[in-house]
Amino acid sequence: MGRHRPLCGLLLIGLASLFLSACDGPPPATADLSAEATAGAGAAASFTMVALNAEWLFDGVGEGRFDTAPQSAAEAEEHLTEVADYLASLDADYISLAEIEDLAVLEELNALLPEAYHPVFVQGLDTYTGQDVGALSRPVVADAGRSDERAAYPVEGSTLYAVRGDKGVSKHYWAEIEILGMPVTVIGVHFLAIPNDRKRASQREAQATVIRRLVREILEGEPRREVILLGDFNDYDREIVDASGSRPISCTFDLLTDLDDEQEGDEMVNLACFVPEEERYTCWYDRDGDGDDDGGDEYSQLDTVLVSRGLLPYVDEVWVDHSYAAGTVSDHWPVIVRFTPPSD
Ligand SMILES: [Ca+2]
Ligand SMILES: [Ca+2]
Ligand SMILES: [Ca+2]
Ligand SMILES: [Ca+2]
Repeated sequence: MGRHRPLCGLLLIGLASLFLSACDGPPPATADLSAEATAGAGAAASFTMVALNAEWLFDGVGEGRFDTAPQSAAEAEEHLTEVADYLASLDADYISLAEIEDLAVLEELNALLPEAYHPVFVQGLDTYTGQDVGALSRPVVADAGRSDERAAYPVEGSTLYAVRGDKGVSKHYWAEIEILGMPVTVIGVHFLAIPNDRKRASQREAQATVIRRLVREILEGEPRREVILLGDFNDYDREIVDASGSRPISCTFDLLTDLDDEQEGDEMVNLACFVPEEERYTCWYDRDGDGDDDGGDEYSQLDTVLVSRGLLPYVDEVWVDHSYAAGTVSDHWPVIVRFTPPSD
């Protein structure tokens, strides 16, 4: 709290080269963490993680004022089945979801999957849409929670001059699990929508500030835990430019990557850097309203996975799965990450 943070603009220039070195080509294996990870007897050979905005995974009852939500139990059931069939095909170890209604829907989804997961659900505070975030985890979840903190906006160094206020993160959770023998805290988020709306962007910077504090607290804690921060950020990374060249107006990504300006470089790395630029889109927005997926500027990357540096050597593969047509399973496509212990 009250930490000094450099201006967004300054941050970018100095870190570009450091960032590239972290992200250029396949992640290098480092010796210090690999020994620890491979030591766990019976540890799985790899660990797959999915971040998907499931587009109104609701029960179809009481969502009348949101025309993009299912409008009947039958419609909701159809959507749930489609999402379940898709997720079953992935056979992932951890699935983080945005836009779910509640624990009941998450349990219903779980029941449709071939192998039961541990549900992660911490009631959020979005009383307007009723949307929450949650997850299905194969590893046992040691603990889970959320931060009730709020941060003032405009944040220090912001270029957005919004009316002053403060904002919390209505939709997020943290969950403690083990991945390949490593203690990891996963933080799932769904930040305020509409990336380049100035007021919301300013409020999103406050939300990012809350999550930034949370991540720092975890990374600086004892014993050491790694952090995976994932979900629908509803914003763009100015360094890892998406397929349509979207430009952010907010500092959201700067706040969430360079957490500590007294330590050189980014403490968290956006794994989109391992995805080819033309594949960097996770959201279809039917800009011209013709019902067709026209690609181009109808695509943007809003969903993201960031990892702390200790996890980088384990990042084996990162992709955005575009295997289904836009607007079938969801209007978003998931980011998928496979972690594998480094070979030596
Ligand atoms: Ca409902
Ligand atoms: Ca809810
Ligand atoms: Ca730093
Ligand atoms: Ca269109």
